[in-house]
Amino acid sequence: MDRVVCSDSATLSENRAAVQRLSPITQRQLNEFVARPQYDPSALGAGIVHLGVGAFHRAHQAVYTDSALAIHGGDWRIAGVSLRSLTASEQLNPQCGLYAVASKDDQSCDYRVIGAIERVIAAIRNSHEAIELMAAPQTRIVSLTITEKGYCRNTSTGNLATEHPDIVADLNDPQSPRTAAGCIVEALKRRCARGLGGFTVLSCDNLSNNGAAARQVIIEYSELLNKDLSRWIKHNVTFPSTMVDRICPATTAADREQATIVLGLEDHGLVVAEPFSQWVIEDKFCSGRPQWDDVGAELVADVAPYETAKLRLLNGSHSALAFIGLLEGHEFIHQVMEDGNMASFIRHLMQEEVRTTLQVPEGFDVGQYIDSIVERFANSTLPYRTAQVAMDGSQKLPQRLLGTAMDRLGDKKGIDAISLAIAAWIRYVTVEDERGRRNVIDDPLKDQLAKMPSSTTHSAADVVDAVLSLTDVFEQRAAGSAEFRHSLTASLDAIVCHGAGEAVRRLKIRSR
Ligand code: CS2
Repeated sequence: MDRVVCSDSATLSENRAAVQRLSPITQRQLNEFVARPQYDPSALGAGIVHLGVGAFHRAHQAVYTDSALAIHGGDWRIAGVSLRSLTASEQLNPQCGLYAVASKDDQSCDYRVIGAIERVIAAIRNSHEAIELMAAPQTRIVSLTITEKGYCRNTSTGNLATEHPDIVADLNDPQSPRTAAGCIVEALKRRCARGLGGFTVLSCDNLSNNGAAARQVIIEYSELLNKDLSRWIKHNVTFPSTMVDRICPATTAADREQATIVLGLEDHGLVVAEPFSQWVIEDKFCSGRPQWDDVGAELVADVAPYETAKLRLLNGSHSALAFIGLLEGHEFIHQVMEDGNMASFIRHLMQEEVRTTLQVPEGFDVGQYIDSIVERFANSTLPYRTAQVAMDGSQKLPQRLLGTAMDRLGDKKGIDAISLAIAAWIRYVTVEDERGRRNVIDDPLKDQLAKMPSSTTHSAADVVDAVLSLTDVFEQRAAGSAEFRHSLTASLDAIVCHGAGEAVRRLKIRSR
């Protein structure tokens, strides 16, 4: 791909009136150094329906698919479905699915236009069209980036949250579902009735064993509707697990302005990402797949070791940086990394605590992986808001931090760093300002979190006791562990007494 060094010196406002929007017709006006599809997207059909067409999907799976289509062709374009908002359809449909990915670090800034997305159906308006598309013979894969909370499950057990209001609504009216599980099961029911085969459900979310996690909620939901259908799904649908990795913060107005200068066109679907990208996929597709393995994805028999390493090392420390960073008043992850103590802490967390819990695949160099994570977090050309990473903490904690803590305690090893990270979350959701107001929490459990005792007025022990009773987050093993409780209480106490930054400084860290 050609490289271009971004410059914001151009006078965008002077040219604003003349700038057109990216589309198949205007794309020939793209600046010549901008990479674009090396095939005719309109000549290829869609074989994938993807739920959740946000920044991550556009910068990850859609890019791999675009590369595979350029080499092999095939009816493997992606029809997007958004379950929650109209944004993706408004951004992409007027552009016939075209959009650019800007890959940025301090060395380079590359723009590439992607043609893999055919269109986006806003299921929030019309779930029937989306379900019919999933039920159509040409659909062979239904993939998902619906975030942790989109699975509507109890995070600590992985079981379907049968009391979740959206699940209750879908079970009452299964033909007009609003959840991913509801849409998939209704589509599979129609396929079964029409004598068609199943499709592969491909989860691309940051969950442990994401394939099994998707299977669990879909099978449980279908069992509640119809046992025969559930049996049919077990025999006709596969649920491969995947490890997905690419840092893509939310696109900002400044990103869009810069892109307009570079592209020569306005792009409402733009996403920004780091140059790094990794995709490891369990090769278990019941109805074919694009040749993603020819364009950088690794197709393997067992994803679990890659997935656990990525969730615990990268996502675990990302969340730690976010919780501690927020308490320290930092807006962006790279700013937290600029504090030498925090950078040492994160390295220590990964190197000394997480690493001992991992069984990595042969040839996987953990030391190098940790170095690259530290470097990626420090990427200041891609500001990532601490609040964005901290959001939905209750859904992220188990697979990112709690598993490590439980494994370490099981091995009679210390958890000082991991416990400080979890305590930072507890502090963030329970601290009060001088007027008794709490932080605004973006989390599906926000109502339950609001009822937790305040860590400003209650003892650390009381707060930890109350938080550990959240059975949606803390499995029995964690809630019932005296050592875990003790360690969390000591960490929370340190944060309350000294502040999160000072609590980090007081830890005995090897690699300072
Ligand atoms: C982040 C992830 O927002 C978050 O929770 O930790 O989105 C992270 O950037 C990706 O998993 C990186 O692959």
